[in-house]
Amino acid sequence: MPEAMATARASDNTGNQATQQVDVAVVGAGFAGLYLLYRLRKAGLKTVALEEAGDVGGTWYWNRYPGARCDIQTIDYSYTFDPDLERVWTWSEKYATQPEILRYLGFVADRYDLRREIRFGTKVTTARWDEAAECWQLTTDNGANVSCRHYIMATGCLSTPKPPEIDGVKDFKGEVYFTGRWPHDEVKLAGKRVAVIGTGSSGIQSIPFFAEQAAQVTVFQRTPNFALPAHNGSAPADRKALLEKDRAGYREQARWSLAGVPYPQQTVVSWQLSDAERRERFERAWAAGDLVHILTQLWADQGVDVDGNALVAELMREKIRASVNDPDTAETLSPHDHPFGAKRPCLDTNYYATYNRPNVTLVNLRQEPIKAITATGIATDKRSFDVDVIVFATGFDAMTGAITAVHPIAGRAGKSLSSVWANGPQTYLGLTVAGFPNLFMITGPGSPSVLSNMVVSIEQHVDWVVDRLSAMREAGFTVMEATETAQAGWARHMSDCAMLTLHRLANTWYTGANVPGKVQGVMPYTGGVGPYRSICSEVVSRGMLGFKLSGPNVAEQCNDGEVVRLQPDVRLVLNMLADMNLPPIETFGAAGARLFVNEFNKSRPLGRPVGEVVDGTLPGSDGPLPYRLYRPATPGPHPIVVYFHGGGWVLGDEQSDDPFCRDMCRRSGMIFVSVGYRHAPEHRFPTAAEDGYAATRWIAEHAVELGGRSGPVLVAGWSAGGNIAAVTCQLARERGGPQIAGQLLVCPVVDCTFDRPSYTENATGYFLTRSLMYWFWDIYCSPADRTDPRVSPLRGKLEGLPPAFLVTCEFDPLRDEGIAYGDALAKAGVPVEQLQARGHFHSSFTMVDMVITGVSGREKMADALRRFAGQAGASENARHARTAPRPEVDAAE
Ligand code: N01
Repeated sequence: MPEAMATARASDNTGNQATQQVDVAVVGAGFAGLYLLYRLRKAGLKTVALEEAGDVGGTWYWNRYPGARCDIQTIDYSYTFDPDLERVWTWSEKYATQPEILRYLGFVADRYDLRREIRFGTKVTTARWDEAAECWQLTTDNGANVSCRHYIMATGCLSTPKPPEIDGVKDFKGEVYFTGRWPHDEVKLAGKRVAVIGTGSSGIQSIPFFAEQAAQVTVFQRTPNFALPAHNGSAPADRKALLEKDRAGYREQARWSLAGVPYPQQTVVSWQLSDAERRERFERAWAAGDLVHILTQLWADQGVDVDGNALVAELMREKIRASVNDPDTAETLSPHDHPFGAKRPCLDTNYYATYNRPNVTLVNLRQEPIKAITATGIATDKRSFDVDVIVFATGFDAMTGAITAVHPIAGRAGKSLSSVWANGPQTYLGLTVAGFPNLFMITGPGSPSVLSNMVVSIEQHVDWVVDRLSAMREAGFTVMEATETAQAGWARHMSDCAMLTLHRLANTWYTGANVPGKVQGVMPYTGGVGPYRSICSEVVSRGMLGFKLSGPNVAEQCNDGEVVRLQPDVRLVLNMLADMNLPPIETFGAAGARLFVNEFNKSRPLGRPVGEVVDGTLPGSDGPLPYRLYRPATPGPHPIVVYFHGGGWVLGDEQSDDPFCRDMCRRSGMIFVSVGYRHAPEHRFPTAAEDGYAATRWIAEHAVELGGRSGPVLVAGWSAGGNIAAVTCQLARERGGPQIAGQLLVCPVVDCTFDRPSYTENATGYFLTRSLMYWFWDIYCSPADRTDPRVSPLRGKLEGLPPAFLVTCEFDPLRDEGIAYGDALAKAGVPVEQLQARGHFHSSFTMVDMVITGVSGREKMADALRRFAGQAGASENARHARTAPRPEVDAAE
């Protein structure tokens, strides 16, 4: 039953009516507000929308500067909730103009009769949570105040223009315009001298129009931006055909894509392509004139890897040089300060060519900053420009501005949202805020919003919110509120996601850097639209995880917790593995499991190039053993790391950790020799340990022949290989050599006890299961031998061992024994550093180029190896090997 007591009334100015009582109040009548009205009405909830403007449209009502268009293709930038609507509306162009988009939104409002619930010309002036009545009380500047159970901000992300921060604006005697608040009447520029400040999307779209009309245009540019020609016209035949062939499938693909536009995920990385192949891909993207295409379809590492990104940026700069006649102007227009895509790139029509016109001048504010605006124009610290018109295309107080700056919002105990967000926006899912019950934000900070096709994100948000309100009503709940735990977890997940992409490397409105004094941090969710959608669904399927629900006649429900504790890419990998529905590896038997692992490894990204890869054999404890040597491309001789692969003493070979060995060889600048030790069940304990020791001894004695540095070697290993590395160090100490300078143990097996908490907490669900570990142990080592330090090095004597770098992962059965080994080494006086990787699983660090968040951990491992080898500091080689941003991995002191 709707709770509203009074019917929503049309707006009037009498200001003294009774409070309007509704179930839901919505602020804004743009894309989000209109769809909310449609869904809420269908759900039987009494609703009012409060809209400051005189008509529907939201951002498209205000941003009506010449040249304003959308920059997502209109076939994608459309509502999809009603197939009939899609049939009756046809866009005239690939990128619709602002007037056409506004007509579309008006058409939608009329078609579903939405205007009757909108109070136009009405601003909310305050919003306060009424604890006693458990509803929101709103005051407005026009007509009745509003009392509502639920309050939904559909205020858009880019709707509060940034005030000009330049002295003297008020002194200027000419005309002043803001692109974000462009007049509804025609602005006549003919014969005038126009100054434009700002070269973001708004400036880049409007400057060519100003140049055609005005006598003179002077563009004041602080930071150049990348722009791609729109090649506007009719919708491209290929995209249209895809849509028309399977409209529902096309829309569904968009909903699960990364950016809300149905493009496939690229898997080929830049260094797998030749220069010619990269250029061919780039030219195709340039010709397509589609931002989502060029941002996602060139190569897989373009958005996550500084080197992969630099290749795109240089190709873009080449295009700028080709378009602009004057080389100095071309250079000024060429961005060098941020990765391509880290700042929102623009879509343009004739932007660069406009600078070839005689009536257009570019002023580089990096060389001559604006000193002040004067009565007659703009003064830089070098010159004065007399102008008739100043256009501010200086952007918005993005994402938070429209929520906090527009009106005070007071939640529980009168706490204001601005004070709660004083150190940056805190939300759960970008939809809700702890302490602000029944308040929702559509595309708020913490959601994919501006990094996605907004319409797709809006529909997902609205559906999720309205479905929740309906479900609450059915269950008798009237109040819904995010918990602090869930919100803190979301902040952590947001920051983990932010480390995956390059957005954090640019000063932009995405990070709040464009507004002086604003706290900085990546505000939109960078994990992608599809993953975000699945997380929102998971919250529901796990019993409204992270929400407290209450109502007058029902018991309070609070299923508290964090929805994502895994690193974002680990979550994707584990979901992918779960979708494959593989039988447990141990059910294949040893031979079958080896075949399976070989096949599985074929599907992973190839390892990166190193200087040289050499296969050979070395004498083991009982016959020859194969090895594979990875040599850095830098001049030698290099220190040698003897490496032991993972595989539970049963699986794998000297090639099976190939991507990891290549990556570590590049990062550390050291030779890695991966040893093919013998496996169980053919060769049971202590064969692997003895092979490991024998191989290390031989490699140390033949270091120079192998092209390595003479002197002590280092040892490293992952999983069971970590076990062999640890054991080798103990054997070398006991048997009088070889000398080992340091040990790198990545998620090692070090003990035969299975009752530590990590064995129970991570028994299933993280690929390496408890039962698989039992199987490995059973095959390799009989119970009677298991306490032997050659398989349980934690039980050995630890004094006098080489310094260690010990890596453990949070979601790994082996976590606690690894930590115990590190602690025991430290207690025995061995210099030891531990890296306890939050959100990671057993294979995180060896899944090179799949688990991008593993990069910083491997950087730390390489640093440790260099320190062990007496090469302090990052080597030149390692700097070159840096292939991705540096995600934070929690490291214990
Ligand atoms: O704003 P912006 P926008 N002195 O912040 C400069 C969407 N949009 O309105 O980079 C001098 O991008 C500032 O310089 P800097 C789209 O998502 C979409 O253009 O801070 N200069 C920058 O050059 C877009 O990203 C479309 O150094 C100052 C410019 O002003 C977002 O809206 C169209 C300054 C502001 O660029 C915002 O775009 C339009 C100062 N004091 C907008 N302050 C479509 O095509 C700022 N600047 C759909």
